[in-house]
Amino acid sequence: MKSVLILGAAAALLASCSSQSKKENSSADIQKPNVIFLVADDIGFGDFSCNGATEISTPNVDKLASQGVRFTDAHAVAATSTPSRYSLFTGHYAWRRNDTGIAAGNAGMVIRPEQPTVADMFQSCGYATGAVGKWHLGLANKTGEQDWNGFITPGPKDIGFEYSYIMAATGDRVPCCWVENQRIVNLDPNDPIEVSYTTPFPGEPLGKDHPELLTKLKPSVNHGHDQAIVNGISRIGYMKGGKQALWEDEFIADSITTKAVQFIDRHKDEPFFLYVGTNDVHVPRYPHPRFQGKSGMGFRGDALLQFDWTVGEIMKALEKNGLAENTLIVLTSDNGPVVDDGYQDRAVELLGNHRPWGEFRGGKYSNFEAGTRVPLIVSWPKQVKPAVSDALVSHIDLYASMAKLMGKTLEAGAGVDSQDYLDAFLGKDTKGRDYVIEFAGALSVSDGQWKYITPNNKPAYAKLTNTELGNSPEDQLYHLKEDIGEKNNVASEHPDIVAKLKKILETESSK
Ligand code: NG6
Ligand code: CA
Repeated sequence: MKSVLILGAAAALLASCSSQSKKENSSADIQKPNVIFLVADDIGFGDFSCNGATEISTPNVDKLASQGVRFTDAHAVAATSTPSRYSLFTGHYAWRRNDTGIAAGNAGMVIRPEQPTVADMFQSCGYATGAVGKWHLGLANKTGEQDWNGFITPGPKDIGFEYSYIMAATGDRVPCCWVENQRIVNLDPNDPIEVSYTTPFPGEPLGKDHPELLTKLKPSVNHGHDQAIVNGISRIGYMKGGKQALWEDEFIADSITTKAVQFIDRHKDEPFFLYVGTNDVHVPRYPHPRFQGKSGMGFRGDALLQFDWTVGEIMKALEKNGLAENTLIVLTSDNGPVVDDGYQDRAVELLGNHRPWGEFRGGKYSNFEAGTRVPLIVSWPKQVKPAVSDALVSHIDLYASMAKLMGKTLEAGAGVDSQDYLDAFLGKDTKGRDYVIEFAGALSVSDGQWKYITPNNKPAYAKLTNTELGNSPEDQLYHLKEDIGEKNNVASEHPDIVAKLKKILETESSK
């Protein structure tokens, strides 16, 4: 249990965070909560039983939803990880920059040290801050400049995360090792790590030449993922050395969960902000044996159960420390779902009647709704009444809304695209935004009723992942309220609505 004295001190510190806190908060003496952003990877709206899944059960996520606000119209900014997380942390639309696409494992840090983030904001309010799990936002100044065998800088600490335990990019990209406080964990100095995304290392076997070494998973045909082999799985990129530091895929969720729980334990007596990016259910999916075979849906379903377990462990850690009541958890996903994203894990064959995308069209990579309409649950037992909310909300606003919660006004240039929708996130405002902007190679905008997708000449369909990408050379307009599956393009029947939504995008993109 937190001691009253310590809480009092923290509250005093927080109140000094901004002179406006008293005025802005309806009850000035609210003890500022701990905040956890729990960001899943590639989990779709329809993947949780609280969102309607019937073929799989996610009891811990459901419990969180039953004690918080479960959103039905929440959006990530982009349909892939790097731009989605970039926007969530910075409150700046990733599509304003041309260098925020899916980052390689040796990419330079996408969020620059001078750029303010939601973590900086919490830190300036006296919060302990931590990032655990999937990073995928680059490290060091430029591509290839990481000192993998020393101190990797700049890194999370330069953008507000005092503590970090991260994978540099994704499970399917080298280097396949944990980086704690910007140093590789368990690295043997006599076996240094080398990483390249252009040139194989002589003598290191590659997946494409040595299928017999792929003992855990084989890549899907034509999906790449056939370069460096780490622990019986071939990946994207080349690496050499660091044998002792390599992760084993079946322990990734355990490592992330353990480090998240340890962070909570360490900081139980002071306010904290913790970002947890799970690897579940991104590829390669290779859950711990205690989950393997448990969903009947193959490793994708098993990884969903593993994700649910992580959620449960975090909730237990909060309970154990007496923090459950006053911790605000935002549970969401970086982008929509994909079934085959590059490995032969039988996700397609075993999917059965499960619909990871719910009733939405498309999926990860798509301009259609399933690309960016993500699960979102906000739980804060002390302040939030359980509800289901149809408010239109976006990750872009978490930064400004969390600042509002702290009674803090964003400094000039910080989170310029982020607006305060705290009341919507807390379930008090049931309307939310006037519109959300989404990006999946093209810009689209939804006002909750109507959805407009900008014409472009990109492919309409991605065969490898079986994704309808939502690209078309024509204007596309869907009446979401009547046609949630985006089946009927009604642009030609409603030129006025097309013009109105186009104008929003023009105005926003010229800012
Ligand atoms: C794609 C990968 C996919 C996944 C994705 C990033 C191929 C053919 N596909 O390029 O497997 O890694 O990048 O996913 O290489 S994300 O969720 O991290 O954005
Ligand atoms: Ca993702």
